[in-house]
Amino acid sequence: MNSETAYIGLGSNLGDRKKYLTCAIDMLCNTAGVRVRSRSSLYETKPVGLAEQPDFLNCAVELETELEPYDLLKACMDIEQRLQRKRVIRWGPRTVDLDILLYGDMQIEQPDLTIPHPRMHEREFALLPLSEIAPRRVHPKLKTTIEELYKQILRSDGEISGIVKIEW
Ligand code: PH2
Ligand code: MG
Ligand code: MG
Repeated sequence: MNSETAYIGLGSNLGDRKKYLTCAIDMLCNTAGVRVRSRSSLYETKPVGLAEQPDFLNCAVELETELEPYDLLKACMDIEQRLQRKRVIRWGPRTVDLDILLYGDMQIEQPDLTIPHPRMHEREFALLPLSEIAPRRVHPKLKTTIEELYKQILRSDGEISGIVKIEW
C-alpha cells in the first residue's frame, strides 16, 4: 500500500496539557497504519481567536501513513474523544486538538475537511513547530516553503509573539 507523509498540529489548554499531548502522540503511535516519524519541540502560546481562555501548549508531528485523509481525520477525532475533549464552543478551551496540517501534496476542500489546514499559514503556533520538523516542505496551495511562510508571519506581525519553548 502507498504511504504518504502527513503533519498533525496538536494543541491543549486544559488540565495537564503536556500529558494530554504526550498521550495523544502515543495514541497516534499505536494507530494501525500510522508511524510517527518526528516530533517538534513543545511551545507555550497565547490563545489566538478567543482570547479569554488559558494559554496553550502546541507541537507538531510528522507521520508516515497508509490511512486515507478521511481515515486519518477519524483517527484524530477518536483520539480527541478518548482524551475527553468536549466540543463546547468553537475555538474554545480543549484538553486536546489534533488538526491535519498537510497530507502529502493533497488539497481537499470539503465542509468537514480542508487540507492544507485553512488557517495554518496565519498561525505562528502552527508554523513554528512545523517549520522545525518540515522547513523545506512546500505548501501545495501557496507554493511556498513552511520556513518561508513562518518568516512571512514574523515580518507581518511586528510585535513580540510571546511564544516560549518549554521542556517535553
Ligand atoms: N487552537 C485554536 C484556536 N486558538 N491558539 C493557540 N495558541 N493554540 C491553538 O492550538 C489554538 C489557538 C483552534 O483550534
Ligand atoms: Mg485547531
Ligand atoms: Mg481541530
